[in-house]
Amino acid sequence: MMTPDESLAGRAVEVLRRNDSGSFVKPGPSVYPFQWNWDSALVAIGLARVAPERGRAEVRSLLRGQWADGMVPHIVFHPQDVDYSPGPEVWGSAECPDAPGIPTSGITQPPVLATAVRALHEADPDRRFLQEVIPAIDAWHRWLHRERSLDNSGLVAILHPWESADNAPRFDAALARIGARDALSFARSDRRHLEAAERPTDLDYRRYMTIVEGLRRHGYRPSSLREASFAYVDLCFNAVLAVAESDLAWLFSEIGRDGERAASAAARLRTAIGDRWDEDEAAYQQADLHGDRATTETVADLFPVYAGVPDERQARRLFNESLWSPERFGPSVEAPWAVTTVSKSSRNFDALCYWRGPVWINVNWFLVRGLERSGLREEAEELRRLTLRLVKSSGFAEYYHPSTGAPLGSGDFSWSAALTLDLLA
Ligand code: 2M8
Repeated sequence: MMTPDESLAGRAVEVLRRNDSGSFVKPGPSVYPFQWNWDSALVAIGLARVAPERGRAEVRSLLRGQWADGMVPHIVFHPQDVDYSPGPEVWGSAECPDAPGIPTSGITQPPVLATAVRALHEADPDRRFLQEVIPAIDAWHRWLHRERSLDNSGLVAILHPWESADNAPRFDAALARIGARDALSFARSDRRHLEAAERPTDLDYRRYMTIVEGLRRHGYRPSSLREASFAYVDLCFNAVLAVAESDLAWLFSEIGRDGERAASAAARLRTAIGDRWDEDEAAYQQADLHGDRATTETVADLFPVYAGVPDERQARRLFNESLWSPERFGPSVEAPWAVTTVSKSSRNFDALCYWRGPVWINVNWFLVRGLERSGLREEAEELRRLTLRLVKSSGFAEYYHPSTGAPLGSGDFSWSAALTLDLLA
């Protein structure tokens, strides 16, 4: 699809080309061989810069997994002979009347898709494509409000850690209440590829499976909070949805249609997220629907900046006292690579383990875009430059050690390559 060259952009393009299965781009060459929801959307944002037609194919491919009720699932298991567990048999989506013909998981992921479609349209306008995909994205957003408004906060809840940054310590207390099944019915494929210290524990996986089994008993559509053993108002997910609703309203206007539902949903979400500002922490409060409302010292506490929620005073405090603070998420002498996914002053900080401390390119990309949106242009530029330095020196890894910058997790990771293309543009 593109010509390889030795520049950073050229190397990023080459990673995407190698991970291209033909119909979708795998998140990582061996560890993640199926199609993941927010990975595909972030990949499409990068493809918008270099190959918009391929980006549109990526969106179409993800939407092949959409359920009749509107949900776009977190994994689409395109038929292929690959090494990944838990695979389609664990989900049994064929038992569910709304599931599509292709096997999928029964849960969703942060809805970046509308933002990706906007990026594609801005790069290479295609009204027919918009007419095709806007109704599908609108149905997904409506589904999120209908099925996942589980409290009176105005925000939506996730029902499994896999619907966001799964291994993040903000989910620990909620997970600790879940009975762990005795053993897993499958051998973990991640263990065949990665160091155990960089991945969730077996106990975490046994709890993840307990939640899946509980959801499967209810056809993945629990009728009340009581039927969902895990329910969490995650601010990463809600900030992504707020931006996606604004982008969907914009897309509607591009095809001369009324985007009022999406525009007012975006405004409502922003107000509800804004209510969670914590003056003492210079961050926002998450909520475990079976537990507490609390700040969690994970980077999701800062995600409202992505949706432009903080006013100027709050945005400056969030940047100076949290995001860029050397003791918390920002660069320090001992750990010059930022932004960490967990505050360095938290007892849960772990420089090696997935979502529990390392730096992620997608997180930095969300924060760069958020700082720009909040009017902190110089700060956004500083983070953009640091992020590009990291990929230049350590390659397109899944995540990175905050002290050494060493690549961790999967190598040749698609969203790291794709978002590099967007940050370079
Ligand atoms: C990770 O999640 C999968 C399970 O869905 C896994 O650990 O096997 C997460 O980082 C998730 O956010 C991401 O979408 C997925 C693929 O990159 O990997």
